[in-house]
Amino acid sequence: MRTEVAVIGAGPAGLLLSHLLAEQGVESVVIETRTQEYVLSRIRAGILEHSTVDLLDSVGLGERLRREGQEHRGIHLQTPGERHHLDFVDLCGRSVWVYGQTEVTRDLVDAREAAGQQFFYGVTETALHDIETDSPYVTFVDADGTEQRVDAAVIAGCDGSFGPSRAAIPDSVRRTWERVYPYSWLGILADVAPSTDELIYAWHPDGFAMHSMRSDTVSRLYLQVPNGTDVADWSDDRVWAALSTRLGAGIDDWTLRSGPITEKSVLPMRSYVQTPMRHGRLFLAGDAAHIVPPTGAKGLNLAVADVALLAPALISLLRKNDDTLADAYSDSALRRVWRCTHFSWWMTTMLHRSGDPFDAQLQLSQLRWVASSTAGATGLAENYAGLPIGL
Ligand code: RFL
Ligand code: PHB
Repeated sequence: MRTEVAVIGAGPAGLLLSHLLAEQGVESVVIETRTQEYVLSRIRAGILEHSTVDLLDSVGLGERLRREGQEHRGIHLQTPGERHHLDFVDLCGRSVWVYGQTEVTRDLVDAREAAGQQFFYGVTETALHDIETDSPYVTFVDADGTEQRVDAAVIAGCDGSFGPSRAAIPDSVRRTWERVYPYSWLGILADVAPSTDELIYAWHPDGFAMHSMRSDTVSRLYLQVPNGTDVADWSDDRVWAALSTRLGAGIDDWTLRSGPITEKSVLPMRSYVQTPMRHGRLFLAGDAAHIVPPTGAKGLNLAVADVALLAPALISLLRKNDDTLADAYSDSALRRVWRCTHFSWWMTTMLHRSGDPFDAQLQLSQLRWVASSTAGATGLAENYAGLPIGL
């Protein structure tokens, strides 16, 4: 089989890339190791930056988002006894949207299916070949057990942190940076109305806690837990008690509503960047090239920002034989990647207990400054609500 772009991975990066390419008449094949049901049911990110929403809108994917998503002006930043609202719209003129990654994926899959996109789901043994030539190809075994080969002009590695694309860049060329944090998040999804209008990020002596949401009836909450935590040790009652302690500490007239927990999992936290994001005819986008801890809500938005640069670069390369944007892709994308990597690290290290009392005093001082100074608050707002695409 031959196509123009072989897209490995049907996460947000791969799906959106195939959509943007198709808008300009560039053909692609999407190759995914999971089943479509699995892809559509994964619970992950929840916050969309302003520029992500604008981009989805501009390619006809904003309709349900505008109807069912919730626009938030900012977040609450909390230390025991003090809950400060940071109003991003006042501070930097941009809002964010609560709309789950699950919903973004659903909208993308529906749009791609309606347009007749070719997908292979449930594949195994994905392998990349000849990426340093003008005729790269991908091989895999399809869901029926048949060996397949897709020849393409370009391969887009959108296969997340466990896919084969990042390792296809030779060791002699690639460089990696990594930070593993000494804590994880225990996340729950619960059938209960949120107890807050906008997200709460809370510092607490027992560890960080966050209150997010998916809708008027579904809440998403997180607790800092030690690495290696077994969810089996966290009964529903224990989770609600810890959330209530950390999120309610010293806050008068506020109680956390609890309800049936429908999902509970532990998420390790790390920062990771691999460069370059392009080698020969292989281009990496999203988690395939970089991972951020979720504290800044950047992972999904960064995947979208990569693709917003990559799609025009590939269109120009394939339609006009102009490689200027393709040559610039890695450096351009990495500017934003490092900004978001720094912001995510900063939010993470400011809000999580490290166990060191000196760190705790610095964190509290920093949080007081961010909450009380317009300069401090604006820095957080600009980064959280998202810098314009291309910056
Ligand atoms: P994805 O979504 O991981 O998609 C990659 C796709 O590639 C497929 N794949 C393969 N396909 C073919 N052959 C192979 N050999 C393959 N190996 C893998 C995978 O099955 C998958 O479908 O990456 P993408 O598209 O770059 O999108 C990135 C985002 O998904 C990610 O950054 C965020 O979800 C990160 N993240 C969060 N980000 C936030 O901003 N806020 C959050 O609250 C948040 N929570 C999370 C998260 C990531 C999580 N993961 C990865 C475990 C919670 C979780 C649990
Ligand atoms: C979520 O709703 O899952 C969420 C929101 C903000 C974050 C991380 C996760 O920083």
